[in-house]
Amino acid sequence: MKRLLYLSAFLSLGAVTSCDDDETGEIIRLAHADLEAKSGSSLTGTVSFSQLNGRGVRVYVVVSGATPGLHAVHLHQNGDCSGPTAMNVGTHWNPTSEPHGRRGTPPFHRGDIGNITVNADGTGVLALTAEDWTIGGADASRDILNKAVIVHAGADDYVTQPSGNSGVHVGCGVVTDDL
Ligand SMILES: [Cu+2]
Ligand SMILES: [Zn+2]
Repeated sequence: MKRLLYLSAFLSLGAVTSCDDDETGEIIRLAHADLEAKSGSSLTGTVSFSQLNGRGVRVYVVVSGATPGLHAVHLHQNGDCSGPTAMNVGTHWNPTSEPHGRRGTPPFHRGDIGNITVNADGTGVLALTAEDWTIGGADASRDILNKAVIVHAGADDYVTQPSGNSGVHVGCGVVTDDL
């Protein structure tokens, strides 16, 4: 039932972004992360991942209860959201040993996602396709399973090392296989 809910969330969001090319691609695997509030925040949310056949992973980040404005979103290396500030997640997932940066403009960490815009009502949506990711698979340097999705208190400046000067962790969730 849970999987069905995520799938329907994905499909309804897909309808909103109907100009995107993922509608012509075959989805071969799904994963998700449920975001829990950290560092005293009220943030909740769900991150949905869809493995496209040979074309990377489509990701939708949906949050509510967040403070308005820009919030950095990254995959951190350890899928461990324990503790009030989720410090066990470690640094940004970086199997290619590159500097922190802006996705799409190399160099950047494999875990760099970008900034989500949160509206005045506390909700926000971020959608993108990461061609360098897989859900599972033989190449561990591309596999997003068991990484931690972190939403930060502030915006990613895409420049400051090693994490974009984006502040504390206000949301955390572990990427979990839907198989
Ligand atoms: Cu981060
Ligand atoms: Zn980074």
